[in-house]
Amino acid sequence: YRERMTNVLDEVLEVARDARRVVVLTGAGISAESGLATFRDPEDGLWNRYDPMQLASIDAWDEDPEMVWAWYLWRFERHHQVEPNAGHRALADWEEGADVLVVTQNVDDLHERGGSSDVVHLHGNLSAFRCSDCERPYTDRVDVPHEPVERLAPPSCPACGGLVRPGVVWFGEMLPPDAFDRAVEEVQSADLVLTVGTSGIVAPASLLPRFAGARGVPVIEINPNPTEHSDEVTHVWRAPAASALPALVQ
Ligand code: BJW
Repeated sequence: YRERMTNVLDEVLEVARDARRVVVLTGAGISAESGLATFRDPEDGLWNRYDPMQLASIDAWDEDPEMVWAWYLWRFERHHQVEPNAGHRALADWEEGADVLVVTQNVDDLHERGGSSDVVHLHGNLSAFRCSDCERPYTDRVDVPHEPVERLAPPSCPACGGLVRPGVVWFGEMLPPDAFDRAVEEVQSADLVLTVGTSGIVAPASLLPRFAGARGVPVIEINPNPTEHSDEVTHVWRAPAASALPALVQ
């Protein structure tokens, strides 16, 4: 078994070294070692009684915008408290030797802060606040409470009075079409696709590795746990992102 694993690793390292055009699909797991909770392993605290999958939906917002706003502001605050990790930085370093496009489902800015220059956000950016009615960007300062709270009134849009919402894509909403179209195009024409720290449960992002595979593009999964992608990728590397990615890129 050990020998087989070594061979797999050698192969993975070789594929990665030879690739000129790389697309890396990332999910919450790449930010886990920075201290941000993933969706399906929530951290302790005020919000651990709630299911993120329920909170991250247009239905939750329609029903209880104050609760959804409080959750997002708490996460907004967490984003400012954490730093990119060695996994994010390795992807930026890779740009020295290859064209690297990061396609992330994450709504944090850790890839950008880690130095990646080309990042597509399939599920938006938490801090790109906008009006939920007229869609205008909301650029006023957003007040974050010092203590986490369970409910908080969202600000009103100065133009139309509508409720201000986070700039994310909720269940039941369309992905930004430009972002998804570009991701589809790039995974199909890449030399290598990596999927890192995503459970592969959420569509349509979950289709991207399959699109790559259908064109014969090798796909490497980096994840300590099995995922929905595990059976359809060409290589699996069961390791945390912050140790696997630096080893892959060095
Ligand atoms: C590590 C690690 C370490 C840990 N290193 N790894 C029925 C069937 C099929 C589809 C549907 C259906 N009903 C509805 C749908 C469509 C729906 C969908 O996919 N639902 C599924 C749940 C079934 N999709 C949508 O609604 C999308 N829109 C759409 O389809 O539009 C068309 C349409 C319109 C109208 C009606 C119907 C269709 C939109 C999806 C938007 C998803 N939004 C969220 C929230 C974003 C904002 C926010 O952050 O709050 O995006 S949900 C949440 O899941 C978030 C994430 O980006 C996304 C993916 O999660 P991710 O990143 O994979 O995280 P986890 O937690 O799942 O996994 C973490 C992984 O990391 C694990 O594997 C760990 O092992 C690993 N890990 N530590 C590496 N150190």
